[in-house]
Amino acid sequence: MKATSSVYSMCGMCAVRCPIRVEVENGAVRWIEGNPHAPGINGSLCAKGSAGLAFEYDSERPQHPMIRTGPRGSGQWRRATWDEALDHVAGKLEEVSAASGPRAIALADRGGPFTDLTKSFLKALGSPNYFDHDDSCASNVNLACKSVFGYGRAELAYDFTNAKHIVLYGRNVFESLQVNEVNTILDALAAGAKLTYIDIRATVTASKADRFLMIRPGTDYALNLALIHAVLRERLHDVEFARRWVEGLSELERFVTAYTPEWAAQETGIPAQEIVSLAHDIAAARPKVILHGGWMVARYTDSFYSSRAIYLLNALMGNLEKEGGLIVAKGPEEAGGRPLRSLGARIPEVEDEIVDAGMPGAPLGTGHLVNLYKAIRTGQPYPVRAFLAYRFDPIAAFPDPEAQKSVLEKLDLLVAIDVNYSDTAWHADVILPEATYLERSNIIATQKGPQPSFAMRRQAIPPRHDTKPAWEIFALLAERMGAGRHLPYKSIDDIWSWQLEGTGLKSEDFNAKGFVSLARKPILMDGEKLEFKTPSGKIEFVSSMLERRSFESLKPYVRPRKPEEGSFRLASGRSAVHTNAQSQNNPYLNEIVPENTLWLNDHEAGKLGIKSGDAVEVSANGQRGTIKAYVTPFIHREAVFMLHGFGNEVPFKTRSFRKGLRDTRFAAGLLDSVDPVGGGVANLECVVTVRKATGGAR
Ligand SMILES: Nc1nc2c(c(=O)[nH]1)N[C@H]1C(S)=C(S)[C@@H](COP(=O)(O)OP(=O)(O)OC[C@H]3O[C@@H](n4cnc5c(=O)[nH]c(N)nc54)[C@H](O)[C@@H]3O)O[C@H]1N2
Ligand SMILES: Nc1nc2c(c(=O)[nH]1)N[C@H]1C(S)=C(S)[C@@H](COP(=O)(O)OP(=O)(O)OC[C@H]3O[C@@H](n4cnc5c(=O)[nH]c(N)nc54)[C@H](O)[C@@H]3O)O[C@H]1N2
Ligand code: SF4
Ligand SMILES: [Mo]
Repeated sequence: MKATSSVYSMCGMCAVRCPIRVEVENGAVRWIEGNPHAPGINGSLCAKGSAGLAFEYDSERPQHPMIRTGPRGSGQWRRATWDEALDHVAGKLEEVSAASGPRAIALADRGGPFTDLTKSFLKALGSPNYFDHDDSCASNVNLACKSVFGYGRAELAYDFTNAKHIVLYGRNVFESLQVNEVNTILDALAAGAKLTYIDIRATVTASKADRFLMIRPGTDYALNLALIHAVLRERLHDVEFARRWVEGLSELERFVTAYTPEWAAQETGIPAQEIVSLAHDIAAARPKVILHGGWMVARYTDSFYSSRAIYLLNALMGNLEKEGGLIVAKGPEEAGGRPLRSLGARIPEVEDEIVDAGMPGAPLGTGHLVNLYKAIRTGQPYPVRAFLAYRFDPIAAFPDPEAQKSVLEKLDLLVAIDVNYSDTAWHADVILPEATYLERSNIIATQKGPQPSFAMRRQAIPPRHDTKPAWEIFALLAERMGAGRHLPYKSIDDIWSWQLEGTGLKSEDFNAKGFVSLARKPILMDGEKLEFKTPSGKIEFVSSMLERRSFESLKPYVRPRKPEEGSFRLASGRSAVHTNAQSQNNPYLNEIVPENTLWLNDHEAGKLGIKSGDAVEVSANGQRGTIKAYVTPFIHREAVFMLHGFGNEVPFKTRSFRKGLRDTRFAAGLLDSVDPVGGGVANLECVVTVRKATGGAR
């Protein structure tokens, strides 16, 4: 007889973690769909989410713990039991800790809603050295947002559903997607909202926009300064809101005087009247207007300021805590409830400081991975000798893989906890394979937002191989290191009970939908109760956070370097059917997009004698490779573009092995080239030379 059941859980095919319903029949997954109960999802799933089945039943992923037997990266491994592998890792960590203290152990993960586990693990060991991936993702945007409002990027939710005008800077929402965002933006467009899209190339999002502005690479800051100029010149901003909430408006007014739309037209290639007309349009829609803080615009060395200017524009529109604008994300407390209890609640605080605190010349904040690398390389301000990469592949995500490998070579121990043979796993000493998202449960996550909730990822099927969930891996390691009392959990139910203590909820409350909504409708603070988390409690156009560190609040624009003839900025990004560098070997997704191509402007291609489909040679910084050209008028003349994540060098992944070209290797020498204020890596500062290929060399 068939035994069919529905399990409500969370997708794990990318870090968006959409709510899903999994249909299980006799211990096997039969069907995955978006959770029909979840607002903004209504049953939908993206292609990557649907390929979860192919991922689950793929044999080209780690199936048991592995210990390296040859040199790092040689691909020589032996199979180990969990006891052996965990003893090996714990033994090395103990050695490192005995010689240099627990602070010599660092862990980095991808960030997100489950980090209470990894942070508590490190706390249990006594190390302050928790890092995440944000320098390769949203660090600049996040810190820019903080410098204006005191809130980080994710603490300001976009209310797309009610917006009348949405402005996206290189935020390719219909390909670099989140399912609920796609759905809500499409709903808003169907209800008449306008979409302005600004990119160096025409993406799918551009094709859905009312206004597409092709901008010269790296000049969004000029565009934004001119928009601010145009808004203030005609007093199109929300004067009342600014009077009540903004500090430093007159400084901003003086600062933008010279940055006219006519000036910006020269910089950006966007006609002055387009800039003025955009200023009119957003002002007409305010406060129901959203200027997205961006992600990829945050990958030049001045991207902190370009994002910061976007947030200044939002503030001028008076759209904070307004329907159709930017809404402060609420947590359980704002919904009248209690937060989850941290796994680290009773673990003593760590006294040592994180290794990049006070590093000379460091950007804002701490926890920048590039600074961890500096400490590993130099032993300053103190040595870091062991590194655990959990659900994170820095060698693929950060520029210059070879430079990273030489830094990591200095470690006594490199461990990867992954579900794939990532580049970092391939280079590690030990691979601890995690059970897949369908095969494991996670700690409960808090999802802040206008309507906060708690959400659960719940195991749907037993692990198909000799793998374990992260909570168990970390608990077993802590136990072996004499810190078992701090993570004493024997089952996920023990963890859930600990977390839910005091909230009035039980784990069964998640059975029906997979999440528990903590508010019946979006919570909006009324005007006077609005709070900003800056030192002044106001929106800081002149930012105390920046001035305290001697960074400028209003930084003059510097024109980006124009690549020489035949050279281009190398831009990269995503396809709707792949996740960063981790999905290229997925049997289904690989079939749809097996390799990347090089987008090249048609005029430039003509000059170089290149046609679509030709093999072209890309070179930069001592690196060389060939790739097929895609010639198009829809990319700016100064840039070329390729999808990120291809050119895999791990032979175990046979479908994607050496298919396409790896963008990050052309950034040789650029690992330390970060935005000096926001800390984000400056991928787009990589300039490559392109010519028609003559030989077959890769
Ligand atoms: N040149 C260039 N570089 C980029 C980008 C770009 O566009 N161009 N994009 C940047 C951006 S925005 C980001 S976010 C980063 C992304 O890069 P990362 O931060 O490294 O994140 P992911 O690629 O999502 O996943 C990291 C690792 O997690 C593993 N993983 C997936 N699911 C699980 C799981 O359930 N358990 C465990 N233990 N591991 C799992 C994957 O196999 C992968 O090896 O890359 C950045 N780097
Ligand atoms: N399918 C899919 N969806 C994803 C992901 C995935 O891997 N796959 N990853 C998720 C993650 S981790 C993230 S961070 C987001 C990323 O979301 P996005 O930032 O929207 O993603 P990218 O694909 O990197 O797109 C960046 C765009 O910026 C453009 N660009 C480059 N230079 C400039 C410039 O100077 N000015 C402007 N205005 N534009 C420029 C590029 O041409 C590119 O189209 O996507 C998320 N969603
Ligand atoms: S966006 Fe797609 S792959 Fe990512 S979590 Fe949602 S359904 Fe899964
Ligand atoms: Mo990202």
